[in-house]
Amino acid sequence: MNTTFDRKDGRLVLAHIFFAFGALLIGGIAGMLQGMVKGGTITLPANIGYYELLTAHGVLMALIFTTYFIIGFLYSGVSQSMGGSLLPLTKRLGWIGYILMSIGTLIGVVVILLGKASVLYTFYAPMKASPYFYIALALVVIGSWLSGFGIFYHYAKWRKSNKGKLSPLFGFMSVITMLLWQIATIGVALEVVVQLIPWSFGWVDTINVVLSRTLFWFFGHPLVYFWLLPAYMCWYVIIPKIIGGKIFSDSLARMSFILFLFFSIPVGLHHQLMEPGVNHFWKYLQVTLTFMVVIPSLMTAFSLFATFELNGRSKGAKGLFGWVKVLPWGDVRFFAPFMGMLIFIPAGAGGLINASNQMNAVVHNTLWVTGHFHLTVATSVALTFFGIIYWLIPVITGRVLTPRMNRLGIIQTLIWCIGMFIMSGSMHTVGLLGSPRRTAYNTYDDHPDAILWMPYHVAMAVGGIILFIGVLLIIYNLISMMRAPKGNTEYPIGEVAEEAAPTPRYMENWKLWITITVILILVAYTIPILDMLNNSTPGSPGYVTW
Ligand code: HAS
Ligand code: CU
Repeated sequence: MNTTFDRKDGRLVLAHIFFAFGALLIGGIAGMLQGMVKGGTITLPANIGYYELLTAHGVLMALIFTTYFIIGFLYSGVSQSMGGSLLPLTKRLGWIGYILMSIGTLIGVVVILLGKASVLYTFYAPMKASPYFYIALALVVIGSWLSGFGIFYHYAKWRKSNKGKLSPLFGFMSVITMLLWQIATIGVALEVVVQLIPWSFGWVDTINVVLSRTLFWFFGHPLVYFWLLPAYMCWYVIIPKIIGGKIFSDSLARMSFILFLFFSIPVGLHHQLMEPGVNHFWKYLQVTLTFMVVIPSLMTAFSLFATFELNGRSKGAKGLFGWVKVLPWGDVRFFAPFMGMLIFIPAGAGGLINASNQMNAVVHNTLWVTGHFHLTVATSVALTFFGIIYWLIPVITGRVLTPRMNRLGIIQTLIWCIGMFIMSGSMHTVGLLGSPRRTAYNTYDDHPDAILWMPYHVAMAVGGIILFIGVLLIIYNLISMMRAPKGNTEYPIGEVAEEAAPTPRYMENWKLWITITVILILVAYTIPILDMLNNSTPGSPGYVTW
């Protein structure tokens, strides 16, 4: 393993990470303000709309922060674990991708701030944004494709020059993550290019709404696994090293990622259970597949417990919970991702509730769902990403984490957990009381139900303010790490436990995995999409609702 990080690769990784955290800061400001508006504590100046802020928040946090961070992180690990530096073409693709994504992001943010695209991060038709918003999205997607191709190219070359060898786990997982992304984004690319852009330019008058939403969720569900898998990479590959233990099983880890590839795409209809225009059977089938995609998460939980337990025993821990005591609680590189894992238990359980048809009827379009994704992506995933920077930045810049920064990191993690407990807890509860998501401050003519919701909305605002302090602290930590003392920090890549069975060769049979993935997609989507094309309701004109 290299002890110094390739400097040129480091620049590409840092560019992605800084862009990501810039998006987090602006998205965080929008988030805090919109929380305060919804809680009724402030009113915005007349020229800024609530939905404008909500769109900026969703796009910058969910789409921009995540995508930039993930590409940066994956590039760093691919460089480190497959040859010690990126191949020239990979690097070039990475930079071109970065530039395209950044142009797209800038155009998108300007259009949103001009008030021409308050369509939220799901940009549901028939709400109609400026065409430049959709073009901006297309640029982001195309840019990310180039970065994905860079990773595939690097991996293919590595395998060619290392014939007969098993690829490093980090590289394998990066390939699955980007493959999932490439296949999933085909849906949203079709929606944007074939439907939204012509319609928003006025070249066609109407849009097939149910088709556009279905194409969106073809992408929108695997999107959440595109966020989750890099966090799982940290949990599987990095955390064992940080706690001084071993990876429980290489083949289990690979198999769980393969199952994510299979089952995370043909399940998008679980976001449309309450929508008309889709036959029950296809909803039923996709819900069944949704429960299949839970299995690799349960495998991950099992594997993590096994890693912790084996680590505990090797350090002399005894009894059922002895392993807990020997974990490095004072080390932020462990503590932040660990809190992410812990919170993923209730977060994932909420997902199972959402996916159950009858219960979906209770929670759909309420703040419960907003609560669900603030636990999953904004806590489990975000805290893991935060935990990563405490070693990644020192590795890249040739510095060391100081005890003071480590302490600030622990404090940042705690602030995040407290803020999220208050905010997401209130969202879940008030959602069950019927409070709708995606709505500004409104007392509905002082209806008693709506009055009942208000204290929860205020609590959400309080949680949001605490989280904003968390955003400021993570940015402070990021910047101060750039000035940390010089020194050598190792890229923490775990080794597989000696007792683990060897990984079978068929694990890298990409033709087989891609074929199964495509078959599952065709089974789940062909007939419902043909139905939408053949029996479509009259299309809808566009609406500017803000
Ligand atoms: Fe979800 C809506 C179903 C996971 C994100 N989800 C959303 C939306 C987002 C989102 C953003 O079926 C809103 C989209 C919008 O704007 O409309 N979700 C699921 C299911 C899962 C799930 C079944 N979601 C996620 C993840 C996300 C995410 C992950 C982001 C990263 N979700 C839904 C459904 C909807 C939905 C419906 C639509 C709702 C509606 O009506 O609109 C599953 O993948 C969850 C499986 C997870 C587990 C947990 C495993 C636990 C682990 C941790 C182990 C811990 C350890 C530490 C080892 C079963 C791996 C322990 C230590 C100790 C000391 C105890
Ligand atoms: Cu989903």
